Amino acid sequence: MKILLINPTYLDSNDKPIKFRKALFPPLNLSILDSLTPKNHLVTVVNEIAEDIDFSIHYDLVGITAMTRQVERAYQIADAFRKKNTKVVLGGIHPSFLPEEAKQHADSVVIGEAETLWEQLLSDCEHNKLKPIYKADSMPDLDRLIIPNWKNINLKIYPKRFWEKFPAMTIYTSRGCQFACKFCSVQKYFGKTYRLRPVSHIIKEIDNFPATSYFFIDDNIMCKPDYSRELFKALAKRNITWGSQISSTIIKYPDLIDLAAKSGCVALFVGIESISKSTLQKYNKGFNKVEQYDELIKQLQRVKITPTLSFMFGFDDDTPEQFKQTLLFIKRNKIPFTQFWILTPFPGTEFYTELNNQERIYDHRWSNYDGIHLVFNHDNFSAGQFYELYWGLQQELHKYNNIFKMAWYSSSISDKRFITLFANIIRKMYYRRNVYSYQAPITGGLNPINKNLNKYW
Ligand code: B12
Ligand code: SF4
Repeated sequence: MKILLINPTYLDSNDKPIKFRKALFPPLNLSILDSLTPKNHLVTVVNEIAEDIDFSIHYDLVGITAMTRQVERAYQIADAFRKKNTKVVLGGIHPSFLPEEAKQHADSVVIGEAETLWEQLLSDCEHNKLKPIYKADSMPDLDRLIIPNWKNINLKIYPKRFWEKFPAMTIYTSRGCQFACKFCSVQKYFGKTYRLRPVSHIIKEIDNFPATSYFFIDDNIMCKPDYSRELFKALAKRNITWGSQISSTIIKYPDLIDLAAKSGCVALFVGIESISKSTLQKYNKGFNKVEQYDELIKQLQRVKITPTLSFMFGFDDDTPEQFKQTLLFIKRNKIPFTQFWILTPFPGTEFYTELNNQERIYDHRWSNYDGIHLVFNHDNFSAGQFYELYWGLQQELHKYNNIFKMAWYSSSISDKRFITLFANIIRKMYYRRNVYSYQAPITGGLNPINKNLNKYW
């Protein structure tokens, strides 16, 4: 069969697809599906964020992945192919949580992880026996060695450092998270288990591809300290640099921070979310200890790992004062890189159920579930007030004097101070352009080509 696998882009407020000059990371899910596909099939992969889909080519099967933000574009693509009698299968986090909705646009919906289902689905498709829903009885065993296939993926559309041949390649060590934050989809999707791949498989995967830079997409790469120690020791023997995501609880294991740095870790995203203890408690994130944040940042910077701290706004107890205090916290700790997301009730989460029951969700347009739209009624703010404070904070941090200060601080931890300073200024200037156009500093694509960059509220 001729199979097309698509990572769809996003829709703008006029329901037109947004195109970017570059996409951020190569799509690991599609490279895994490709690798699982028997070799008698012909696979094409399109990352629509920075590539075009050729609707004039005939395919026997089109597979589309979708996070909530992408799903309305996924439905447009699915509808277009189905009009030409092409079979369409939808998968990924949004179709998995709302299969009945997705089913209206697809011949089949895959619920959850595809490792144990994909080959059967392909065989059913060949015999014209596709089932409406595919759902595995249990979570796949990560002991099975599956090396992603990157051969059908155009790696030129991803940013890379000029001295490297390949972009930062996506890879994973674990699935799931030991925590269950109220607003997060991860535990609801991957279950209460935290599954790990054998370290030897990860090393095989790295040895199998000549990239020198990696992004581990794990939600929390250091959940199991003993495993992490084994992993980092093995990675240290490879000449790579890498980044990933962690929770603040890493502060309990200073040796892990050292080992991570020695193994090539240069950047870590930390889900700080809030500097309010009571908010963290209310949203099941009490394991974040506000009083340890300063120390955590120091520990990471000590070993030259650049932390990016991620915050959320829109919690029930948030007030204008919370925005002010967060700004002071960032300036006091000289945190060079930050992300600010608006709390979003993603389908499947406890937070979604709660807000839905309270009838507080007023915006049901999935394309607005991008982390920069307020989609529910907040008791303490009108939407207008909220956006003023939200963008005001980001714009303040991207004033020229703050850009230079933050870039200077972050370069001070680097061995190549002036190159880092220059690179950080360029990066910050890019973010500045975005936040002054009311866009997230960083999203799935870089440099939008056709987007109307105006205030959207
Ligand atoms: C990497 C990542 C990104 C990357 C995506 C890069 C890329 N090209 O892949 C970037 C940085 C761009 C990103 C951005 C955002 N992300 Co994100 N991201 C992730 C993360 C950490 C890993 C995803 C991943 O690659 N997993 C590895 C692959 C192998 O797993 P998978 O995609 O689930 O695929 C498996 C199955 O789902 C299934 N499957 C998937 N697709 C398909 C398709 C078919 C046809 C089939 C058969 C099967 C199938 O089979 C695969 C193998 O088992 C997840 C968390 C998570 N653990 O999933 C969050 C997550 C997906 N992101 C999330 C969010 C909210 C965002 C943001 C909106 C930011 C925010 N904080 O608000 C932004 C903006 C969105 C955007 N695209 O611009 C949420 C999604 C919630 C939702 N319902 O949509 C998640 C779940 C995080 C969370 N804590 O809740 N993200
Ligand atoms: S720690 Fe992160 S990945 Fe884990 S449940 Fe909380 S938000 Fe989700």
